[in-house]
Amino acid sequence: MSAALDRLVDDLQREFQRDARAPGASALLSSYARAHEDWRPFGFYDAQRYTRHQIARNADFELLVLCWGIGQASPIHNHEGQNCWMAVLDGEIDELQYRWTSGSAPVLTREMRFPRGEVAFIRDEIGLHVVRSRPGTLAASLHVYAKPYDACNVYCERTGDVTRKSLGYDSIRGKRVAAAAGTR
Ligand code: 2CO
Ligand code: FE2
Repeated sequence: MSAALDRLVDDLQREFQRDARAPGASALLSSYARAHEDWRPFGFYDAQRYTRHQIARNADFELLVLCWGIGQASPIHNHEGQNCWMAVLDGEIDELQYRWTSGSAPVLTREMRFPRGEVAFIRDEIGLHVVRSRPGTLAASLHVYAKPYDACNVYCERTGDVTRKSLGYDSIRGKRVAAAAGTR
């Protein structure tokens, strides 16, 4: 059913065991994203917000498919001191990076657009970000978080005030989660 996706999970696991920083993760994600479609049964869209689909999760990393509807975007958020790789599976993804210092509004520092097969990387030292589909279009992306985490900081665009957001799932290994925990 999903041989290529299962192979990707195994390859990532081997890579994280070989080197905890997983220098080969980006190439693995890119090769998968360019060539394969077997993630599609795992990803579905929601009219209200972007959806999060867990493909695999273990002590080292988590692999997720995210589906971005028209006009849907993440808030400005951090990554809990972890590494985050994001490969585009379908459509185009915009990433807006921000710098933030306590007590002030986040400052937009960089805007990038990624087509299918390209891989973005972020961690807190690089900055915060907003992720969205290219305006007016749908997109899907494949994310690795290492290590996994269940909540992150969200930053008010106007004031820079920080709140916590729990990160729920819309499905786990293809099984729909009745009411996605967390708010997005
Ligand atoms: N970090 C967001 C999430 O997991 C998606 S943006 O890409 O890192 O919901
Ligand atoms: Fe993110």
